[in-house]
Amino acid sequence: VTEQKPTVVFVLGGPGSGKGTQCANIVENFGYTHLSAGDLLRAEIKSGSENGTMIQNMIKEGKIVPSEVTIKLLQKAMQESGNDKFLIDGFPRNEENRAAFEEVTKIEPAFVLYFDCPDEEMERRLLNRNQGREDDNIETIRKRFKVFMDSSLPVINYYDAKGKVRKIEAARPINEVFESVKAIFSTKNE
Ligand code: UP5
Ligand code: MG
Repeated sequence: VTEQKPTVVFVLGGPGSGKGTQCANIVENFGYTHLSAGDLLRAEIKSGSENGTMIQNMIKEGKIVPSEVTIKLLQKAMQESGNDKFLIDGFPRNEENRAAFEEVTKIEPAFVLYFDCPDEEMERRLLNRNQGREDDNIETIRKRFKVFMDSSLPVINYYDAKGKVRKIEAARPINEVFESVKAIFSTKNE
C-alpha cells in the first residue's frame, strides 16, 4: 500500500506582508488547513514546553528557531488535522529549514505563494497590529526584515528557479490581494 502524500503550499513573504490574513481567506474558499509556523511556535511557548524559553528568546530577536523544533510541530499539526491539503505559512524561512523539511517529510510543495510588499508598508502594518506580539516593536521588526532579506529570500529564489513561485503584489487592499490569490488557486498548478 502506498500512502498518498499530502498537498502542501508554502505561503511566504516578509513580516506583515499579509500571509495570515490571506490564508484565512484561502481556507474558507479552497478547503485547505492553515498551519502558521509562527502561531505553532507561539502556542508552544504558552504551553510551557521545555523549548518555550528558547523559542521566546529567538522570536524576540527575530531569529529562526532550529528546524527540528518547527518541523515536529508542523508534522504533529498535519497528522492531527485529518486533512490532506495544507497552507504552510511562514516556513521554510531559510535553506536549512527547506532542506530539512524535504528530507524529513519527503514532501515537495505544489507551489509557493509569495506576498511581495515594500518594507515601509509592512512596518506600518506591524506597528498598527496591536495584538500584543512581543516582536511587533521597531527594534525587532528591523531584525525580522534583515533575516527575511538574508535568509528567507534565498528560499524563494530557490523555488523560483524551479518555476514554483506565484508572486503577488501585496501592497493593495485585502480584497484586491485576495482576487489575485483566488486566480492562482483556481488555476491548475502543475
Ligand atoms: N493587513 C494584512 N493584509 C493587509 C492589507 N492588504 N492591507 C492593509 N493591512 C493588511 O498581517 C499583518 C497586519 O497587517 C495585520 O494587522 C493585518 O490585519 C494587516 P498578517 O496577515 O498578520 O501578516 P503576516 O505576513 O502573517 O505577518 P506576521 O507578522 O505573522 O509575519 P512574520 O513572518 O513576521 O511572523 P511569523 O509568525 O511567521 O514568525 C514570527 C517569528 O517566529 C519569526 O520572526 C521567527 O523568529 C519565528 N519563526 C521561526 O523561527 N520559524 C518559523 O518557521 C516560523 C517563525
Ligand atoms: Mg502571520
